[in-house]
Amino acid sequence: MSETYDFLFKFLIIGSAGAGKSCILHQFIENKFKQDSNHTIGVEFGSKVVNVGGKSVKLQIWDTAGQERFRSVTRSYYRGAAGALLVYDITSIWLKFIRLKYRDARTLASPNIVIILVGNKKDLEAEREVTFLEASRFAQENELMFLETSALTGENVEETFLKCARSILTKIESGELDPERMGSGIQYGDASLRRLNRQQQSGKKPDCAC
Ligand SMILES: Nc1nc2c(ncn2[C@@H]2O[C@H](COP(=O)(O)OP(=O)(O)O)[C@@H](O)[C@H]2O)c(=O)[nH]1
Ligand SMILES: [Mg+2]
Repeated sequence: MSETYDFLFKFLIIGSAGAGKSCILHQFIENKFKQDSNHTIGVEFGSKVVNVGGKSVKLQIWDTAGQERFRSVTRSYYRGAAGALLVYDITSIWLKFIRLKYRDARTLASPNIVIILVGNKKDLEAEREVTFLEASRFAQENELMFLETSALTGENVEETFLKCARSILTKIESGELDPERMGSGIQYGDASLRRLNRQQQSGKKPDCAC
């Protein structure tokens, strides 16, 4: 059976090496912790359909998978992304590196990209180096959303993707984001196309809720 969805959003996972990016992707897609984390270089990929505010949204997620070690994540990786998870490890010193990654994302990605700062390994409270407060301050200064997660326990992993998707959807609905603009990282799915067609055939305006 083919999947039907209203929108497709392209997401990226960026951040420091070893922060748990691959594990977050795996936990989100498979609902379990990835034990054998190998460091194969190349982009890993996953997709999942989620329900956001009554709309079904297919998230197509790309993981840098090792490229971040060489600081060579390229413009083409960032191209056409609607959302990004900027991941750091709460048990290691982070700020300089995250600032660099954040700058890369801001210069290489679409200006409309929605970024969520993600402090992973929340389960390792005893080894914490980055306080919730300093990270939320950084998020606030840069107008990022922010959550702490654990790819190990699964805490907040799905919520992170949903929060980012919800923000994109709100921007589409308010007109701030245009899905039809080149490189928006957003596509209409079959479900919205069918709805649009029906509305056009019956002569109603596409945004008419009657
Ligand atoms: N305790 C704990 N360990 C984690 C968590 N997420 C990832 N790890 C571990 O951190 C290491 C790096 O994870 P990985 O996903 O490969 O990081 P990546 O380089 O950012 O893709 C691995 O040994 C994982 O088992 C987490 O939430 N909690
Ligand atoms: Mg990885």
